[in-house]
Amino acid sequence: MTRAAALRLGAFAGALALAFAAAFAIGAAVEPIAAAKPEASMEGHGGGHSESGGQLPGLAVSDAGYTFAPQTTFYQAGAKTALRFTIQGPDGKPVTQYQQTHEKDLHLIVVRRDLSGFHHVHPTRDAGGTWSIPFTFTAGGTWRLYADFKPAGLDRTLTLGTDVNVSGLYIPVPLSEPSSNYSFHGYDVTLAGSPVAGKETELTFTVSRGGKPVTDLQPYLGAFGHLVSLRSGDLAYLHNHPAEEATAGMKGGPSITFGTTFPTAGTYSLFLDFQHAGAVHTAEFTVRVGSEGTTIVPPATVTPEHEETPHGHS
Ligand SMILES: [Cu+2]
Repeated sequence: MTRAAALRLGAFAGALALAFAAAFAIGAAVEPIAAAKPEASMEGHGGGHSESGGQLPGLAVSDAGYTFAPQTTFYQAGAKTALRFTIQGPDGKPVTQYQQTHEKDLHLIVVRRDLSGFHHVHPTRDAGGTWSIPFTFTAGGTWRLYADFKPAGLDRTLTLGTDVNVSGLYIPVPLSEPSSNYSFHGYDVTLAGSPVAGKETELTFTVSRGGKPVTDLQPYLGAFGHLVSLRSGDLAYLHNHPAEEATAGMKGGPSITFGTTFPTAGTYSLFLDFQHAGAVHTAEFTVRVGSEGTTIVPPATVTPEHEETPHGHS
């Protein structure tokens, strides 16, 4: 509202003295909103694989006219259920046409807001555009769902996020301390790199099993590894893949390298999916990224300790 318009509005109230007071009050109330118009050009985040109107992927439930619409946002811990949702298109109808990214029309990431219980799954879609997958939330709390997809006719990938409420016992799990090692089921995965906020850096994961380097990693969804990084605090989402494609019959490992850009300093949870001997595994890391750069050096003595956190795939 212009000052003149505010004045006219004030004058409508009658007295001249009141008019000035009203103009001042309305002006003060209106200016900040007018000033809060979105910037025409926002900086790209440089990482992950989608731009979200200047915002990092995974933070918004709607973007570019598309909306992540879960059938329900209430679940019961421990109960076998189905996650069901649609992606509503700009016409308000469920989207039924997608462009595949990494061999799937849609990737669904499920994680509790304390960053425990990570799942990366692939629901199926019915003819009407409703996605569903059987799912059991292991514990209560607020869980975040991310839908990572590329609708037909859009030239970029979208990652929309929404929260669901799971009733049941909720014991928050603190993030594990930053470590360059993760061990589980006989596998050891080490992480090396020097991430700097806002700059593309190389992260290299090296996989061994029973102390021997793994040299026969299998392609999983077109790559030897899939890396999802979630920023602690707001759960912004970054999804990276190695530069090289992996096709059936190829063997990878022991190292998998990603070019990734952490948009800001902060703490990130990294989830690396890889396939070996017919099974998909997830290695989890906590990384603290500084504005000056962080060097992740594997410790001289490898005594990895970790708590088993629920994770899975389908
Ligand atoms: Cu996926």
